[in-house]
Amino acid sequence: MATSGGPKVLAIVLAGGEGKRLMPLTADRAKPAVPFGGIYRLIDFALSNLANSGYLRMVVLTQYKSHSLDRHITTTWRMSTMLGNYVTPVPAQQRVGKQWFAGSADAIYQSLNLIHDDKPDIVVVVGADHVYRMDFSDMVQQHVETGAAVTVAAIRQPIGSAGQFGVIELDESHDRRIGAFREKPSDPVGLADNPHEVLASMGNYVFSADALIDAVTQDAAREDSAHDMGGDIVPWFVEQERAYAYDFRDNTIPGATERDRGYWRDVGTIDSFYDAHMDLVSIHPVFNLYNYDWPIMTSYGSFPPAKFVTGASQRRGVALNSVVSPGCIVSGAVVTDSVLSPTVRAHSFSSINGSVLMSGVEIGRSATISRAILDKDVRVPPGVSIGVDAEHDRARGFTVTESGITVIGKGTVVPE
Ligand code: ADQ
Repeated sequence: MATSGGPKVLAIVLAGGEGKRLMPLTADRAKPAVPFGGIYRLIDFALSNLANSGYLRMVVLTQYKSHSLDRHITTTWRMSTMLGNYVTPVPAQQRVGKQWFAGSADAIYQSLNLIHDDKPDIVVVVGADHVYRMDFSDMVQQHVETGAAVTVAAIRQPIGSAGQFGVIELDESHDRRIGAFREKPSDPVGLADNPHEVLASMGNYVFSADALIDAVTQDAAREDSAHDMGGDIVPWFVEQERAYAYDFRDNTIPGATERDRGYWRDVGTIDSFYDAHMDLVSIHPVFNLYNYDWPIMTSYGSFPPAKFVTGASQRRGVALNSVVSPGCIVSGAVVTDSVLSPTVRAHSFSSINGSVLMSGVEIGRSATISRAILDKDVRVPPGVSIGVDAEHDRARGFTVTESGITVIGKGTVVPE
């Protein structure tokens, strides 16, 4: 945790991502507003990590389809008695020109007035679409000790995923300094001690405030720039030998278990989003939501407790290896390896296996749901199967991923 008397820190949360690869979950909400883990939204992980690190002054830069995101921030974070009025959502302001933000660096450039008003020593810039726990104060401490202009959080990832990340090569002659940084390279080079891995940027940065202001201002004037943090700003500092890497393995979180220490997932695709949910449901979860020493905070309204009842059929309503939110009623249905958001209803003889059901989903009698993601308010009539026959699912207009996960968009009433 940050101690008083340290540098003055302002956090900027980049929450403008479109999340095209998460369609249809991002059809009418920004990626950081996508529900996760039953009761959370993706942005809750970044905001909770900042709050738990002691950094309570946060601005959230929003852009696309930000209505539900703004509402969530306002109800959960801004009005929260714990945090007072610290978390402010800031929509694209078009202060500088008529265009919306071009890229993440442009988003910061257009919001420089916030930094000028706040006068921080350090600006922590984080993405809003990852699932993890991280104490940013440890990274800030390293940043101050090395005298870097920017420090980039780094984690080892399989070389096959290098095309999704900024890839860091350390400068061998200088401890922790970044020698090269390439955004989403198509020809990555493996690490010396493990050719199957690269060192990836986590999209979280610590900047000295003056350096950040200078960099985004100069970048804004460059016509050959995409105005992107990973593609343009970090490489600019690397060239000047002022960029350092922070090894995520050095981060320690109170209450972390042996299994979930170092957990970090980019949930940018349907398959990775699904897999991260499955990480929550096993008996000894790969990611432990029950760590009260580093809570992930959210709010989701007032609902009665979840209830499991014997249906009219006299069949027991049960859930095993599952996460079930308040307001759910499992009546004569069997739920296994699944995550249920508030107010899901599952009726007699239905079975739900390996699935993610968002708020208000209703599963009719004798319906079967397998390896599927059902967005808010989807209604499945009695006797219908989802996720059992991929071709049939596609024919009904549902998205089916390469690994066979069926996704049904918000509010869909599945035909009988
Ligand atoms: P990407 O996630 O592909 O890679 P980007 O699409 O810029 O990069 O998104 C980064 C963050 O900024 C996300 O949280 C997104 O929501 C937000 N964002 C994007 N454009 C924005 C805008 N105009 N306004 C406000 N917010 C915006 C990045 C880095 C890589 C790194 C990966 C880690 O560029 O180097 O490896 O994150 O996942």
